[in-house]
Amino acid sequence: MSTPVQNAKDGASETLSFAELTELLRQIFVRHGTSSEVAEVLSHNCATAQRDGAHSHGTFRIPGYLSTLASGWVDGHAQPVVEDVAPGFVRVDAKNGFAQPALAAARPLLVAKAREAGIAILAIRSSHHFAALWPDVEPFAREGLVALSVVNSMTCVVPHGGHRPLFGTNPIAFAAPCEGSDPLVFDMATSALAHGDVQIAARSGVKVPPGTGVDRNGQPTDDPKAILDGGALLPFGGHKGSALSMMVELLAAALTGGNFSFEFDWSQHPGAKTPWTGQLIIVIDPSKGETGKGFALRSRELVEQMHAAGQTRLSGDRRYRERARADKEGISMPCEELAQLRALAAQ
Ligand code: NDP
Ligand code: PYC
Repeated sequence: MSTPVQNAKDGASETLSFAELTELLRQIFVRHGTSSEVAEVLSHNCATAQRDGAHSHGTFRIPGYLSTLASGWVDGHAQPVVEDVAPGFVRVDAKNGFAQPALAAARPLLVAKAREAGIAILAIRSSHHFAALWPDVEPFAREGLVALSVVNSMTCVVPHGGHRPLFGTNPIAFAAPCEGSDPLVFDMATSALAHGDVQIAARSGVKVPPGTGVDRNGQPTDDPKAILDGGALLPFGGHKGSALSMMVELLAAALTGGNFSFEFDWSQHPGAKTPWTGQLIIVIDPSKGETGKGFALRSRELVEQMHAAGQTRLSGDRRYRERARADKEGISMPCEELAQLRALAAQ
């Protein structure tokens, strides 16, 4: 049962369990144009992000999902078609549906191939990915596998040295098992800031760090609204982030048969927000490479040395901390947002 409380700083909030939030989101997706199978996958993904404090890809995304479904841009009932193309290669045509149900459909075959061959690739095409990427890779590491995924998004990033946007925000996520702890996971946009975080900054009236983006005249700006209103983002780390973003375009689109970030045209679908692109996932069975202690123990040794070198906060730590807190105390949500979500579920 959820519990209303008064939060002195942010106004009234209410606490839900993970199961309650997932169920609420599932009802919203079903009411707004997805099959029950798709709703199951997307609601779990979205609640997972909210639970872990990944707010740019939690319930913040619901209006974008719904306006996209209403626009007819994405097929909420798509049935992905899985193809077994080679000993280490699985392909999925998401059929203009969401990427996560395509991954779910192909996952058993992908894992079986990775365990058999030592490595397997999943190439998803004609898919819409509107979420955080780490939920796609972390579960593999919990099964003792190493996973790397890339997805391209929508044109909003100027390549290094360029004068107009071309790349998407193109994240890279990696997960590896680690003895005695949660998996080691990182997930990062190759843009200086994720597009979702620019939207959140604009909504909250806060500036973005120098080097995040440019305005419509190509001039550097710290105003998130200027970046969103005809401006563009920059890659992180100059030419290095730009090269990684190029790699993501090649792996997620050229290799899968999906669209590059600049290739789709959603102008005839007002309200469409989800990029219609592709996603690549590489899964490795590290036991095939072991010569001694085993991969997870070697991960532990590396982590201990990182701690000894002074790195106290590893990637993933913040999320795991938020997750532990939510598991204990529930997921705290502003009452106003929850009322909106409940209204959407009832519509
Ligand atoms: P962040 O810059 O917030 O974080 C990137 C990674 O660095 C995370 O693994 C984070 O761990 C880690 N990290 C952050 N701060 C530190 C620190 N001080 N020391 C050590 N590690 C740290 O993420 P982004 O803004 O780049 O991306 C946000 C999300 O947006 C991602 O989930 C991404 O998948 C999503 N996204 C999705 C797109 C799509 O097309 N679907 C497109 C672009 C982005 P931790 O998680 O613990 O904070
Ligand atoms: O935050 O950059 C982003 C993003 C793009 C698509 C989904 N999220």
